[in-house]
Amino acid sequence: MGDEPVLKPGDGPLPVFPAGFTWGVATSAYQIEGAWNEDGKGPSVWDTFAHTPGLIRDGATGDVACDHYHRWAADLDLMSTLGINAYRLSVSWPRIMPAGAGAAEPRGLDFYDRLVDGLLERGIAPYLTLFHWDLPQALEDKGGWTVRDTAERFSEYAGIVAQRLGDRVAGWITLNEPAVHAFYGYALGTSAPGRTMALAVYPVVHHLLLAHGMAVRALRSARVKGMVGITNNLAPVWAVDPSDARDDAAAERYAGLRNWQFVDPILLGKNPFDVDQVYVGSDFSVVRDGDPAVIAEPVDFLGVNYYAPELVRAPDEGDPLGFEQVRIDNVPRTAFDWPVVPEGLTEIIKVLRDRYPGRLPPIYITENGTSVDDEVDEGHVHDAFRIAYLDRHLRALADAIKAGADVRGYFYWSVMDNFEWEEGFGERFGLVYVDFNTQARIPKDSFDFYRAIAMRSTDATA
Ligand code: GCO
Repeated sequence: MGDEPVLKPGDGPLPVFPAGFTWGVATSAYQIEGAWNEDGKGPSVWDTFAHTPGLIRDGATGDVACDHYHRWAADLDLMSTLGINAYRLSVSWPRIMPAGAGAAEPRGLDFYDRLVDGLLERGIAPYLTLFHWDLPQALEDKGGWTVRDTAERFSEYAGIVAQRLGDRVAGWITLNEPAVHAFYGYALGTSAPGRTMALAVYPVVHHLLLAHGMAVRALRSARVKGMVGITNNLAPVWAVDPSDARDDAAAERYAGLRNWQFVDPILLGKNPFDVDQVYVGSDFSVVRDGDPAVIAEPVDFLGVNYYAPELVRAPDEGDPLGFEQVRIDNVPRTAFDWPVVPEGLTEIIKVLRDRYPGRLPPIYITENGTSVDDEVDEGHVHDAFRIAYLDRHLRALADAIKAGADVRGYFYWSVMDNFEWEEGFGERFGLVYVDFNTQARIPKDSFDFYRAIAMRSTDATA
């Protein structure tokens, strides 16, 4: 940490949340399961990416991760002491469809069936993300998200999982953060599958959106009992100088790409900007008549992952991207060097309300959390920073609800330390410390803090 301001909790007792509020925690398959090639599971693009030397910090992989595939029952027992009433997990597509198509792998379906029943037995509602970036490598080998067939295969996969689990899942999230997968996985290449399409990436954007809409239809056809939605990482985007038209245009351009590209087509049935002007060099012939209507298939909720606002200014003349990201100074920072601005959570919820009047479904905060350089001290982890982070962000969320926003749940990221993508195991987000040498789990002080909140609010619903 440098000389930035110290993060402190808010004053006085935390506000009480509405009766029936959903309190959860979130994870994803590749980040916690391990068993990367067990019980018939096929490789994902993240297995391939992590096995490529030099791409992951310390040469780490998700081959074992938190070994949750084998330790899931004990992990659910630990979660049941947290007082939560919901758990957001993701299903590993290549565990269900090892080759991305064809017959489902029964051992994969059985794993999630046991997991869902285990949650229900412990009074925890399952929320399932169908795609948290672990695309079957077999589909990437055939073009991945650059081809329409992958969207078709995703719809097929969604239907198979829905048939098996649709009677017990409370909420379905089709895609997690498609913008991150499209832009970092296919445009820039810094995450899996590591393609560098740059602005020619529009077919990936379109096919991810199409996959979402097709999956919504597949889930509805399977008559799933739960709600259906999508999760995006959304943030307020500030202009360095709002009075400078060029900075303001840069902020709007960046917000369109990182926020609205994967919300406007779903809630408004149209793109946030003229894609021909932005995705220069893309093949726009991938868009077929009828696709916008599929993409705009109604959803029951909007999942919002919030971590921090963003600051941009106009780029140098002629820069094709149209924006330059700028560091936000004079705020506390996480161990990941992310700025901490709790009020940004209130702001992005208000921005959503103003952008989609009459079209905004209920909101669930499907991720919010912080990395801390946690250390074990005589069997305890005193993570005061994470407690202050949680305290301040929950106060900011309460402010949005008080202002009239329809927010129905909050999922802390993450229940346990896990594989943080390119950072390997270098960034600890969990309420539970994981010793990756022994797989021991140690609830941190923040675990007790979050439990007191969840238990109080759950009691409020009693
Ligand atoms: C994301 C992903 C999570 C991350 C978490 C911390 O939002 O990037 O959904 O998988 O691990 O956000 O970076």
